[in-house]
Amino acid sequence: FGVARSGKFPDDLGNARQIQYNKPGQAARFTLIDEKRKLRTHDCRFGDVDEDPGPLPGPLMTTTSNPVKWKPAAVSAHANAGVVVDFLRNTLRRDGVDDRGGELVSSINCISSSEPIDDDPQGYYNAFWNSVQMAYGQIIATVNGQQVRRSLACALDIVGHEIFHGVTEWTSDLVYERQSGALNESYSDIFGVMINNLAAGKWASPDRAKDWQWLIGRDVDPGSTAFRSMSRPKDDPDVAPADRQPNHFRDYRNLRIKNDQGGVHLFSGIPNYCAYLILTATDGAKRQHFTADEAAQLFYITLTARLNRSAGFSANRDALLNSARSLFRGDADGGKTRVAVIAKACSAVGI
Ligand code: ASN
Ligand code: ZN
Repeated sequence: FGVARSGKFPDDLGNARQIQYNKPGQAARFTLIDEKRKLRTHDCRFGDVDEDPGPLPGPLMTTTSNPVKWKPAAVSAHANAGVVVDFLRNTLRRDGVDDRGGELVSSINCISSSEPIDDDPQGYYNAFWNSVQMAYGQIIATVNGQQVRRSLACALDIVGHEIFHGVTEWTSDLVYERQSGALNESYSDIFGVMINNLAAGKWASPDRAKDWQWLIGRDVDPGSTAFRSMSRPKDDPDVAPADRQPNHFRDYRNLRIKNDQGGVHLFSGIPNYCAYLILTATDGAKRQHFTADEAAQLFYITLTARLNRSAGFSANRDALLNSARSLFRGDADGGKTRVAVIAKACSAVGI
């Protein structure tokens, strides 16, 4: 309880963000809780998430400063989680990650001793969902020639990606290995990218998906590469060669589980590129076949209602086609054209 407050504060990208926080008692002390969206943001204080017991969530972000001030990384995590929760509610009619209105907890300032960064003991170039909450690391980025510390929570696509691991876990619960794991990864990328482009105003023109930002994590470090590319998984110059991914099933391999759970962050390139082809497909008049809402529904219904936890790529194709048959059966042609667009995209990646 307490009193809800609202204010505008700079985030880790330097953008002013409207966020909700809370005044729990009589004292001039404030906590980073958004009562309306059920969000809490905590400080991991550079605790090592690989330790047992681990440092998560760490203490709730609190301030007594006057005027009120929040750490920019905390503003990023809090504001971006709010954008994702609003998308879940407004576009997908989902009440939070669990669809039961449960709280969503984020922790910034995490480190991991298993993924150290040279010369940066407080650096951790990753973020994750641990089945309960979000955790974000940070790096030293190069911005206009200056070195600045940036939380991965500054990137809305990363925040969307991690929160969708929660949505997946509460719904189809795709097993995080091999093909089902690559699909789990891909749905997180698809929704992270959709939410990022929606917030950037790029969903206003339904025939402009080619202009979307298809890179994952592009905003974290303008002086470096992005994590992945959905439009050019195999050869995007903005992705480091070591992070590039196959875009066709001919390159799928049954890898050992110890190798990234059987390549979940490698083979997600195949369904990611398929989704890119679906979202950017245009008709004879150069109009996209799917509006933003239709695309969101197509992937959401498939993820949450048409896949079982061990689904692979071909089960995902069948599920997408069945979702489309049901969503678009009211089309003049009974959905034939749009179902065929999806089938063509699947064929193009060998599925
Ligand atoms: N950033 C990674 C992900 O969410 C962390 C992981 O490997 N689980 O996919
Ligand atoms: Zn992921």
